[in-house]
Amino acid sequence: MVHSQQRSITILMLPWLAHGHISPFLELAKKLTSKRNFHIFICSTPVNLTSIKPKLSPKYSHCIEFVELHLPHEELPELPPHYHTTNGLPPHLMSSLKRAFDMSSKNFSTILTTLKPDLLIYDFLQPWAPSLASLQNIPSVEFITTNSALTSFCVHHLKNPSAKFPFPSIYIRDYEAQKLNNLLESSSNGIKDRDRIQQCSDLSSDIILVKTSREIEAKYVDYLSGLMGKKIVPVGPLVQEPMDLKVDEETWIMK
Ligand SMILES: *[C@@H]1O[C@H](CO)[C@@H](O)[C@H](O)[C@H]1NC(C)=O
Ligand SMILES: CC(=O)N[C@H]1CO[C@H](CO)[C@@H](O)[C@@H]1O
Repeated sequence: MVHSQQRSITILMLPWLAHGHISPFLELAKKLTSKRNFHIFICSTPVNLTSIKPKLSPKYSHCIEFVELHLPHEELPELPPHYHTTNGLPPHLMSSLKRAFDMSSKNFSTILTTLKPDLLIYDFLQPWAPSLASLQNIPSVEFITTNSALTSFCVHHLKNPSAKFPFPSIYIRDYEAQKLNNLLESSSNGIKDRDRIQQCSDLSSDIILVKTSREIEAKYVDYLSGLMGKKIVPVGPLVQEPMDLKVDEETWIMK
């Protein structure tokens, strides 16, 4: 029998292990599958998936699936499986979680090999994910789950620490700048967060998806695009009700 039906495009998503990241990835998955013939796999740790699975309406069960990513536990006894999430994680274990996430890259590579997705959509702290995808000739795109005002402010601070942010309505005080700096300079597994962030945006193929809309944040979107040297594609605010896709938001996937 000849298959006349179009094969669906398979997308693998790897959000950072935090509720504020997994939720927008899931909302993006819903939005994409409601408009097109996509099959989406969302990859995360079992502790996160257990609580997210029951929240997905059965109408998505044919097009959104979950894939478990196992983090090492013997090597990191301080991080039992219920701590494989930022939710309820004692702050002093945050760098262990990032390290465990990095260490799971081999397991993630196996998932890539098994699923052979057409596209990987990944988050801002795991440059190994797009690198592994690229080794298997799988294109990948970063999805930034914070708004463009905040993201452009941070990236500006990373790239031009001595220059003033061009939009004076957004500013932080000196002690806050110090805090932001400490965050960006903090390192886990020998890699500073600022380098993780930079590498993740550098490795994104041509475009970067951002959880925002031009209607709300056009000037920050444009500024961020210049800072990162990539086209920014706003995917909408992704509030938990499905919203209409705008043509502009859809074009990236049709290229
Ligand atoms: C890879 O996954 C297995 C379970 O499938 C787990 O036992 C192991 O600790 C994981 N390894 C790493 C390095 O994350
Ligand atoms: C235990 C735990 O942290 N569960 C969280 C994992 O992520 C989902 C989705 O973001 C949350 O709803 C859970 O609370």
